[in-house]
Amino acid sequence: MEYKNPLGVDIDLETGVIPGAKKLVRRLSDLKGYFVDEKAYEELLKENPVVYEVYAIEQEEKDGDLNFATTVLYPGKVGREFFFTKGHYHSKADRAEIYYGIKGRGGMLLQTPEGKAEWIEMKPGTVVYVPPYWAHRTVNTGDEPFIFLAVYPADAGHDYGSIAEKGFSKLVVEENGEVKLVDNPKW
Ligand code: S6P
Ligand code: ZN
Repeated sequence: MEYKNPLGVDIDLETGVIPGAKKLVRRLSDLKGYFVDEKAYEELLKENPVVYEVYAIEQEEKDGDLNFATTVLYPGKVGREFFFTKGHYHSKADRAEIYYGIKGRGGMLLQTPEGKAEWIEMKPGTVVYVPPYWAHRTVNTGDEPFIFLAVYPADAGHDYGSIAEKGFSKLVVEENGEVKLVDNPKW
């Protein structure tokens, strides 16, 4: 039997960086078609800000193993919609996931394939259980980076397809200085 080596890493709780992790950067240009207000999107695209960064420690896609990753989701809005991650189902749709809030304020938008949506607020210390089959997207509703850890099965994979097409059934927007969930006109 070949055993893998255990590993301990210290997440920088201020920046979200995991030393030695694979870094992925998503700019606004990577999120074309995701925000409802296309005019506001085109306007902000001139600056093309970084929307989020992911620091991932991933294993081979094998049943039973675990990946983990931090996400640093920057504050900002496109029109009334707060900055968010793309959002995905897992390719193996029955794979669950755990999130843990590290810094900043935000929440998770979850959705079943039928479009039933749930919103869970997140702050440092919040643990969110993402059950099998639920799509999940995080949203920064604050004015500083929203940083969290995700732990997920190594064979879960990402299925971005249907979210890229139609989004979630709800949008997370600012209305009179408050965070509101409203129906997505594209759904
Ligand atoms: C992976 C986990 C997170 C996200 C990350 C970026 O299963 O849910 O690490 O990958 O927050 O979001 P997205 O939707 O662009 O993959
Ligand atoms: Zn996931």
